[in-house]
Amino acid sequence: MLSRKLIGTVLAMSALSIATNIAYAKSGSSTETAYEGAPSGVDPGVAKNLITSDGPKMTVAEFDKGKKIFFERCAGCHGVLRKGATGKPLTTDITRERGETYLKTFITYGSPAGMPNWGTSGQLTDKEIDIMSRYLRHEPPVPPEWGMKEMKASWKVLVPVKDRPKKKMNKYNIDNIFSVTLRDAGKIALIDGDTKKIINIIDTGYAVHISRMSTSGRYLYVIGRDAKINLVDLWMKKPDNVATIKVGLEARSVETSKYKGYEDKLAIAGSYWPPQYTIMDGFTLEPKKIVSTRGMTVDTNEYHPEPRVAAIVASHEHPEFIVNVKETGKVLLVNYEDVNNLSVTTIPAARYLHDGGWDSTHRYFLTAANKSNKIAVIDSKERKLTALVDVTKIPHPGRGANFIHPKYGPVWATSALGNDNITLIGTDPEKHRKNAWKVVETLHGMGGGSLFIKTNPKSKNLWVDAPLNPDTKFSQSIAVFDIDHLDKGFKILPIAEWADLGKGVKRVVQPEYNKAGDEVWFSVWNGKTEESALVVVDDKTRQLKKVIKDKRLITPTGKFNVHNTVYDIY
Ligand code: DHE
Repeated sequence: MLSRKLIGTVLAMSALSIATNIAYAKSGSSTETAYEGAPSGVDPGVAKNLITSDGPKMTVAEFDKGKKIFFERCAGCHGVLRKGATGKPLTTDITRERGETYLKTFITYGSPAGMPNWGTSGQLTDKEIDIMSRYLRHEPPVPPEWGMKEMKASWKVLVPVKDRPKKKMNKYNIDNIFSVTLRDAGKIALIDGDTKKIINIIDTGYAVHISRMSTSGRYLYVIGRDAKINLVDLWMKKPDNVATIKVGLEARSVETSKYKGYEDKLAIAGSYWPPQYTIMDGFTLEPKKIVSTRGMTVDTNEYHPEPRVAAIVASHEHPEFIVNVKETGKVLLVNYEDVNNLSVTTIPAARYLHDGGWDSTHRYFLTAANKSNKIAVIDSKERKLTALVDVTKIPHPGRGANFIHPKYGPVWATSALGNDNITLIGTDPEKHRKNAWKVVETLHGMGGGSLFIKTNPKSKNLWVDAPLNPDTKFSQSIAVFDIDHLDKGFKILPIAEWADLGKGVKRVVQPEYNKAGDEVWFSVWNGKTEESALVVVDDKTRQLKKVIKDKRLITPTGKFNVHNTVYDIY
């Protein structure tokens, strides 16, 4: 039973939550929760029910319903095992103590910390909230593990290496091909950057996420949220899949070996579930080694059963992959010289590591610890943490943007989900020592809800999106700064309007340059049944150059230019 005092506190907090949720929607915090709380790739059906007599009464049907809702709406923030990530832990020691009224109130009204108001927003019914309040007081169902046996069973080499082309069999300028994520179609579009024509639409994993390139520029690796990897050979007459594998039940990252002597040879994928990374043969995706990331957190030294693998980059200084482990807040330098006797350097950073990219010299990896509001700087040469730089609410750099600041020298920039700040961090410890690893300037963009920022060594423009901003004036546009005159502020280009689409959310997301660095491509990301487009802007004039429309371009989001992805240019 809840004490009167506790009920009083809960109700007072609920009233506060309603007011604050409105304020947070305006400031972008609940959009951030919606972003991180996307459906898990794990099929709830595969996780065994754990209805125990210690929890409240539930039928199997109710438990199944609760499990489905949890995996679709809650696991992204709270973790599949409810140990907590960007959302609070919801283990039974906590939920049973909080009890029914407390849980129902929080699910209904949300919280100022970013929990959505599932009830008052109409997204969950009273019946569903009642089920969730009981479901959360039973032990979390654990999805199955995914080891070598399951991986090998899922692994398919569609075109063996010996049957692949010995030379390039097409006339495409491969360096300027774009791999475009068609998120809700579970496909990618390969687009010829020169002609802007679609080369092929290729089936990939569910809610496909990112693409990365092998060092030679021949092989493209695509990962879906369902942890399916597709290997595409760009030398084929019509580039297509040559191998696939499933490295788990849910994943976000894939990368390839880039160190001299190891070009194209290995690939790595990080999984959300099970929490592990897998090293594979780069030409066939044959799994070679699986390593669990379960372990102790960086700060409290507490065991975490579900530390998800976020961004991975390939070191240019050593034969190593640099692996962000989200919930433990550690960066792993995985040396692949001897895959059987793997040596791993563990660098303590901060929770919860998410995305990041290189500085312009490709020695320092700058990565966002998004709930600590820090950028961790990893020296890939010396294999150590160089700095933890304090930034403002929820940095989200994608891979970030590198340019020469007229006053402070080389900087790396990130925008943010939680506010309009664009933070510039000095990256040159040799010639600009006093600026290195310090915030040298904070610019202000269109608003919060920004996910990606981009420039190019050949450009004077810095592009900043805001696809999750609640105001469509911003979410459907792009802000562009002149790097030589940052003090003059930004101009807004109405990218979605230029695309001239029908109705829909039309979020403008992720700028990406072509190989020459004279065009910037934007996705206009609409609903699954609505028309989307890609908009190409001339970098010099900032004028519209081309709108690419095709009924097959369903929900385009990320775009990965071959040359820029091979050479880590951003
Ligand atoms: Fe992403 C990169 C995880 C939602 C588009 N996203 C990444 C990376 C991670 C990640 C770990 C870094 C990969 C790397 O570099 O190795 N993304 C997640 C999530 O966990 C999250 C928050 C929620 C989810 O359930 O997936 C999430 N991401 C999204 C989206 O909703 C976006 C905007 C649209 C989409 O396609 O799903 C989106 N994420 C992207 C893109 C990149 C990315 C375009 C690569 C950016 C780059 O320039 O490299």
